[in-house]
Amino acid sequence: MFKRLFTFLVVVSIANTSIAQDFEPKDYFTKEFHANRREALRNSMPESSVMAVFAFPMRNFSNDVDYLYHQNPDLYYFTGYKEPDAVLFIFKDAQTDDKGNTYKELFFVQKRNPMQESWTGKRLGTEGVKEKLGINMAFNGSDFKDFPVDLSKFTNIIYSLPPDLVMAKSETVNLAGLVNSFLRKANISLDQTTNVNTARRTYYKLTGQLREIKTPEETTMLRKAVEISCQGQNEVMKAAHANMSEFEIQGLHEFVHKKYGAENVGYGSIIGAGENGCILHYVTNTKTKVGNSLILMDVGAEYHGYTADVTRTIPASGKFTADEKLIYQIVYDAQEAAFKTLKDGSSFAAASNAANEVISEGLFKLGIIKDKKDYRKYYTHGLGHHIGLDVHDRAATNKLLKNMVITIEPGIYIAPNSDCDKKWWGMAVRIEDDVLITQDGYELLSSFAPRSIADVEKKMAEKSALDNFKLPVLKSK
Ligand SMILES: [Mn+2]
Repeated sequence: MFKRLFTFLVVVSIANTSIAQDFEPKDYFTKEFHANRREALRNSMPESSVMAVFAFPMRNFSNDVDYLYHQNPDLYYFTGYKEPDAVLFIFKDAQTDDKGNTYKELFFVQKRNPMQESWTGKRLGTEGVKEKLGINMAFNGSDFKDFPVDLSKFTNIIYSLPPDLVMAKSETVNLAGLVNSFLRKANISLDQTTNVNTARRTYYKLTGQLREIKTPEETTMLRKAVEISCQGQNEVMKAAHANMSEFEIQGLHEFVHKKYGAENVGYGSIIGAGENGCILHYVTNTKTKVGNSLILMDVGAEYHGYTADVTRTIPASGKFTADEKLIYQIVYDAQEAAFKTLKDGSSFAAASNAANEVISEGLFKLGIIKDKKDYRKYYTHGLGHHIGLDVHDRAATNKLLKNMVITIEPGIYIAPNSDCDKKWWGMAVRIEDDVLITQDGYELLSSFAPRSIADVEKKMAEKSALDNFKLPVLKSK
């Protein structure tokens, strides 16, 4: 990492560099996809309305280093733009500017800056946005402050302010500046919390209605993210052994994701060996040896913005013990029971009831609970959720409809010192799969990684390329 102190030494402009063959991914969404999403939104907007979609803020990691930037999924959905400091306006009706031109959207984006770009990466700028993203009414963020548009005249101003935004005192072109100019042009005071909350509810409703039903293009993207995640699970199943660390297993998953071109993970990877699996969002992954316990691995590749969410629980030794099999089979059967309820028009409630019954009955039969109602002691979370651009994707209805993509993820977690025979203590099993709801049922998108006891053990018996991968012992203490 170079220090910015040396910025003055670098007088290289990468702004106009043209490369014959760029080897960049060719399977991003088309500009038509995003235009179509904006049009679908416009059709669902109320009369006399404008919607503002802000970029997410950058977040600081340390000193002059920021976290890897992640765009607001809504802005990505409507534009394909991946840079910070931007705001998109979508108007219900065509607007006319003072020259008599009409427009239905305005997009204010990061200004080109060759010096900055030589440090932090290429920017599309207004020309790039017009050419690559097909949004013709693109302007520099610095133009928004004095841009002749009166947002206060609309009956419905729909927006959700960026999360965790640090508002700068001075008027600038960064995100805080765009928010300030927006509030002024729309005549909104943040003290009117009822109005702010109403605007956000409408924003979530409209974006949720669109995003909960996946287009064919989105399903293609999700299929890829899910298959990649499954291949990560498969490689770990082949390579796993008792001396591996949780970190190492995380690294193997994420290496496989990147090998297939997935840019990121959709959430912090959860690798919980033994009792660590009982911590639902365990992401520290610090255990240096997984030992001969179960390893719960909840890991999702993010491919071009779309994230999978797949969990497999495997025995580090390659073979489940008799007791582990008993717990695992209950979770598996609960998942199967939930799957059977799925089809267009079904509900999470029906799927949950089916899974709950299997878990309750199973724990009761093993004597882990004395009263069937107590199954919630060992299964403390919901059955599933939508996935998409967010791992917990936004939805507007409780119904499960054709072309929704959801997870089904029952689990049993028996923490040490639980009120049951101690032979069960420290056992945690979750099986999580991603399914596409179809007219008459569902399609299991995550069928690429084994789920049943026999299939997991079979996969684990396969050879791994890592069996012969040896790094030198470190010289440092
Ligand atoms: Mn999940």
